[in-house]
Amino acid sequence: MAVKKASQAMAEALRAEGVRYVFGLPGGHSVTILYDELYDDPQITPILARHETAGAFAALGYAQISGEAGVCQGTAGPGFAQMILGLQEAWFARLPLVAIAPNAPAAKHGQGALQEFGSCEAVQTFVKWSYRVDRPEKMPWVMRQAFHHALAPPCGPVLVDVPIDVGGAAAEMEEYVPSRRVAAEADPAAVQAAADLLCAAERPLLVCGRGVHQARAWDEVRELAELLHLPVMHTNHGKSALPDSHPLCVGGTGCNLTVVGAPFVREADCELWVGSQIEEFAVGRGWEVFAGKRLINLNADASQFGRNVVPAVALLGDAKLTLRRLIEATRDRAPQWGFEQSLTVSRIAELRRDYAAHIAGLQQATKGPVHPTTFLDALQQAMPREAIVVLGEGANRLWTASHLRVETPGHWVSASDFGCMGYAVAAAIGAALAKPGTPVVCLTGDGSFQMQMQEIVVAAQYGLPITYVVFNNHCLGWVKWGQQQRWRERYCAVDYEVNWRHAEAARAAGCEGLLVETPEGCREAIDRAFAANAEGRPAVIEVMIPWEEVPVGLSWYRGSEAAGAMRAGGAPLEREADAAGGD
Ligand SMILES: Cc1ncc(C[n+]2csc(CCOP(=O)(O)OP(=O)(O)O)c2C)c(N)n1
Ligand SMILES: [Mg+2]
Repeated sequence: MAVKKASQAMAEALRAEGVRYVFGLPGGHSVTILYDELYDDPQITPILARHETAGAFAALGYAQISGEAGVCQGTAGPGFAQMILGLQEAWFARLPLVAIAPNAPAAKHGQGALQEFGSCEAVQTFVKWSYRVDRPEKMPWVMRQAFHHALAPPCGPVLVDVPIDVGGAAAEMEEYVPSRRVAAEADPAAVQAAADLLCAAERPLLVCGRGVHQARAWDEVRELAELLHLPVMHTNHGKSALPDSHPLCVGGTGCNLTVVGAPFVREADCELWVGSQIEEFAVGRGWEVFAGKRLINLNADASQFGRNVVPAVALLGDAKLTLRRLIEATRDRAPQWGFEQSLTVSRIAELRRDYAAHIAGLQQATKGPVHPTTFLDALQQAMPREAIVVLGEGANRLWTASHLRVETPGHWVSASDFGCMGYAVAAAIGAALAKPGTPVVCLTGDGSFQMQMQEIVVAAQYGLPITYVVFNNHCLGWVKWGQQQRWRERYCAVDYEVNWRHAEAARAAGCEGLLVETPEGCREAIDRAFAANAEGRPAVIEVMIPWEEVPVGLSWYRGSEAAGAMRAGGAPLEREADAAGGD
């Protein structure tokens, strides 16, 4: 026991939990409860965001790549209020986020003290845990609880609210004991049942969600797939669970579905889903796609099993530990020949050739200036295999998610299905800090970029090797697609008649700014961007794309009949989308 200020105890707790960065922007209250302690902290660097929402998003990008909790801070009142979107993103994504918010002095609550805010009350429906620190000596307990709740499966956001009169007060404090990581293995009987189903299936399919990344279960996914010759798909969040060029990878689900994956979805009689919440975007409209199939659902969150689809077998546990058990339980019944010789692999190779021909046709037929996949092909050639790819929002993201290959497991960052525009721009900063020296490529639409583009100056300030790719179609393409297909081309409030010149704006922020208006210009711009990154300067490549072109996966996804058609064994249908659809 020693006498210290609560602020000091908070900084000690952050250090003990291995925190390297606090993302955010301080106000006067913040200095009292934390920032003065960070002035000469040997371990923790405060990253100065230009907007608190971006600070929270950056903390989530950090969490996604590091597997640790992200820590963000926004000052009392408006500062914290601007972080709220980050908590909601973390809630949807089940990502560990510790949000710290100072508050007006407890002694004056209810009396209109400057920037007083009912922070805990405001976020009740989308945090795992929140606490207003009511006594200074409670700080070590509060911080341990915060990290425990954020990181115990299912992960999620927590809030520590610190009135400044409590944060600045001293008391006798216990020595900080760090939180414990917990991971459980599924019930052996359930593992056996899952193994029996998988081995009896004629056309099994493995689908990976974000939980594979959270559990670092990449080796196990690969081993199980290769052992049982399983075609492997990923949800939008699980991309890179198996490297995209692995012979068994058949691409994305939902609107990221391509001609490679479609037959496997259609024909599968047993699906093993790992670490996915099996939500709308992961599946396509209508969970009826599971009718007639046996679902094995492996998740660390028991509430998932009764949510959208009731599985034939529920495996409650950590993905890494449980997949290891599943490998052991199926090994004796696995095919005797290697997966490279399997029919599945030769079929995938053939489908990949069909896909390449399909894309070449689109690239040739485009009215330009640059088809998104033309740029992505040039990027693929230049991009190192270990690059971290950060996916933005909008129509363009379907091209990136379905076409760009991510080859290093876990080097993938995407927003949750809450899907806040601008998330990627800030998340890229946290991702870059989580793996120093690893190149980061963030691909986003022009509308989404504008929502957080102020943060590129943060990337410049910290010398981060990030290349931002802004797919510019001068509009909110995703919404415009909907207006085209569902609303008879009544385009309303979707066109940027005046738009930023993003490449120029980038230069004003201390970044390399490059404009691509022709297919031939792609490679040179990419090389120049990477050269700038190598010198510690971020880059922005503005690529002019047409807005009209829609990947086939979206047509299938939007056509609610498609699910039925695919299940019945027919080709997925293109049809007018249902008018009630949102996004
Ligand atoms: C904060 C927020 N507002 C609105 C939306 C709805 N929305 C989803 S995508 C999109 C358009 C994105 O435009 P852009 O980033 O330019 O990408 P594009 O669709 O043009 O490729 C909109 C408005 C959202 N997801 N998030
Ligand atoms: Mg756009």
